[in-house]
Amino acid sequence: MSESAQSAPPVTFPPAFLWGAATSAYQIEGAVREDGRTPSIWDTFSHTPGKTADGETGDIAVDHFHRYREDVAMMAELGLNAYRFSISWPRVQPTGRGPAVQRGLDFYRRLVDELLAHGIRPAITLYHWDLPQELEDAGGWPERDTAYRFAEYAQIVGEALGDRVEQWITLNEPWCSAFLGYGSGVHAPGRTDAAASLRAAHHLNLAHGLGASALRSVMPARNAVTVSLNPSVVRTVSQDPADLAAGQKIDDLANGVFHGPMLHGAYPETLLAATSSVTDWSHVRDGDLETIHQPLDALGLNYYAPTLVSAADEQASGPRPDGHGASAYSPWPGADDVAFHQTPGERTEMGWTIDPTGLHELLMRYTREAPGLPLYVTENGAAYDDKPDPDGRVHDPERIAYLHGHLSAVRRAITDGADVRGYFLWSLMDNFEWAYGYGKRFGAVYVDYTTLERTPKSSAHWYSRAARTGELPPLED
Ligand code: IFM
Repeated sequence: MSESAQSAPPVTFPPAFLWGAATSAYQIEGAVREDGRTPSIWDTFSHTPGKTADGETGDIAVDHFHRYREDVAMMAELGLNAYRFSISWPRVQPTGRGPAVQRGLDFYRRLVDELLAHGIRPAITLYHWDLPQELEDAGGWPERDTAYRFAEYAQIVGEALGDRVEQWITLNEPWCSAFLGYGSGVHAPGRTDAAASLRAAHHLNLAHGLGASALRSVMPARNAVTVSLNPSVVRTVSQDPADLAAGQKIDDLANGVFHGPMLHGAYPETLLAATSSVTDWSHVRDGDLETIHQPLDALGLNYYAPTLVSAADEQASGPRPDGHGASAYSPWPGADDVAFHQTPGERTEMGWTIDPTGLHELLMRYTREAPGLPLYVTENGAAYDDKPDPDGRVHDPERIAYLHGHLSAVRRAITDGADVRGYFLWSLMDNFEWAYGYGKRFGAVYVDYTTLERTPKSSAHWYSRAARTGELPPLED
């Protein structure tokens, strides 16, 4: 450890700060055929040869569906006071329309009751990428009707759980759903159609707006409705006007395309101009922007690494980071004139650069974009190649350093005026990392994929001390 880190003053957090961890349904639940659940687009995609590493699927995942009691007890033992999880849409509404399956909802009722009994505050994400396959067969997110189906689903879940869950997140990372799902095709449903990806983005925005209204129509007013975005912290290799224009384009396609309508009621003019060769945006109907521009109670931000770009005529120094996997198709419609560069510095197992300053920047930016809105870091974390030692302990000092750096950045942002109310570590435990299968371990808790035994890593113990004391423990020697 560096001397300055040793001698630095303690990093302390406000008493009401939420110390949470996050997961999502398809990544941890398994039990994909139980209680009437039908396939989602991720079941179909992961069962399609060549789509995920080693053909891995979420069929069993980490079997949280059957082990949720053990998992909640483990969170309580770690001293977490919040848990963000997602609802599997096809478990609750198998065809994506019509009445709910009560057995599906019952699982989440039991989970929520267990959390509350352990003093852990639940935060529900309604959509973390597992669209019922039947809705994809009907056109998926590029079709407007999917947004209305989402609102119906939101209402069902809001009615069932709104009496006991106060924090609601409509969508997780709609950028990934739209641009990795329908643009580069590295995520389900694996389509590669630039115009469809922009229509998907708009219909996800519309789903957020309709879903937020639906939730509010059935839930107590005290409940908070928000969304988890994964905005890019876009940096340019120089201040050259061509590089700055490239940066603006990626900022629009990563950030403005969602926060524009959600926070300001309009798509950025620069986005409309940059994508005019791909779509005329006639899928945006009168009244949509008002629907999307719902007052939010908070804003969720997911952050992993910054993005470095230049105009395309410069030599890019590394492989183009396409988000979550390589593809011949770009997830950036209309941005063929932008080059992506590897940011300097140490990287995690995903190849993502470790840069806590990006998280500070992001929190300060959204303090300006959404003045007065409480912020939550709804995901942040790192994958490492963790392995148990001969005594069965899992020592992950790199993850501790990552968490220390990023939580310190959150604290600096609070000092600088950002109203950050909580932090959800990604992820509670190792799980199915989408197209990467089980090869990338993001968990604070190690999962042995043969026995499914859970072992808290040293980072979990470190985070536990932070959660219990409200102060970051020192880095390990
Ligand atoms: O595992 C994912 C999660 O589902 C969404 N945000 C990024 C994580 C790491 O890739």
